[in-house]
Amino acid sequence: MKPTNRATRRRTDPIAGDDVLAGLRAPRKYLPCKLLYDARGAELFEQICTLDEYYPYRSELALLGEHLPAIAQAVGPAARVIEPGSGAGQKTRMLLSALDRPATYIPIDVSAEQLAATARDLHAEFAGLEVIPIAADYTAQLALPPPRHAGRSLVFFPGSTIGNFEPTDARQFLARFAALAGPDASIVLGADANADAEELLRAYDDAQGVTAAFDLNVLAHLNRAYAATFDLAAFMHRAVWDAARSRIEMHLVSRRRQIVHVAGEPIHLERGEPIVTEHCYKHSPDVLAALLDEAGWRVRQVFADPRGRMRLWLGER
Ligand code: AVJ
Repeated sequence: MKPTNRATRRRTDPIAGDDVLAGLRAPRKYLPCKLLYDARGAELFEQICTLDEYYPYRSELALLGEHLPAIAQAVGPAARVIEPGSGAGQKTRMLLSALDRPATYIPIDVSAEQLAATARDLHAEFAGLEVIPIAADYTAQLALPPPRHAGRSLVFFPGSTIGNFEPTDARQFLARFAALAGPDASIVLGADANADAEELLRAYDDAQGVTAAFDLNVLAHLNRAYAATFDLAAFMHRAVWDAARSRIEMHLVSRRRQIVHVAGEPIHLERGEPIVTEHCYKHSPDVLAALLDEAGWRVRQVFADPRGRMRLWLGER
């Protein structure tokens, strides 16, 4: 089974206990990666984006800075921007500033606090912009309010977050948002295709230990939200590059044989046994183009960074 985004039926909380237990009962233990993004996790991820080693964020900002005028031209006026996993909003601000009088912005995020803050700020910053925040798990089935303006819909999915889905789920996700966004929609997708193991291991296990703290924080989240008894000091962070599958994996490795209780259930861990907390696929451009095509998106333009790692994909239905 897999530590990635997986479509779940809508439940009371974004992440139900049995999803967590299903992962911890699995032969190869894993946790749904959205558990990484509680309030503390979202803060730590913002710190990761400032690190020298974590090039995806900076590379994508530079690509947006350079190519947003062409993208805005292609999308046209009065756009309806739909953003799964809205996060802190710096890239969103760049997009909304570049677009010609965008009409509506629909951020979708599990981190309700961050979502509310981003929505409030963007509403204040962009006069005339209708902001409709949706606090939900964007990997789950969801409905969007009908468009109220004539402009084109634009799905904005930067950050190489598409890499956190298993390929099959990535295709389904892209197809679902194609359907949600409508027949005349466009998409701007950010994806990393790096295959340099050394660079990737540095980017996912930085010298200051911020990524390690981001990863370990998932155990604090489980202790708080699922009455778990994880001792964070009994685990260590590890990044692994699986070249055959073109993916980086984040692992929390048990430092000793131990039993942890989660929602009242005992979970046995051996010394050296990993819990996989995230997969980050680094699809080659061909694979990514095929994913988009199979999901109903025609690639219109691709903008690559000078090192050929991060790319912005502009597509339309
Ligand atoms: C923004 C979710 C795509 O996978 O690169 C950063 C998350 N994980 N460092 C990524 C992440 C470890 C990031 N995503």
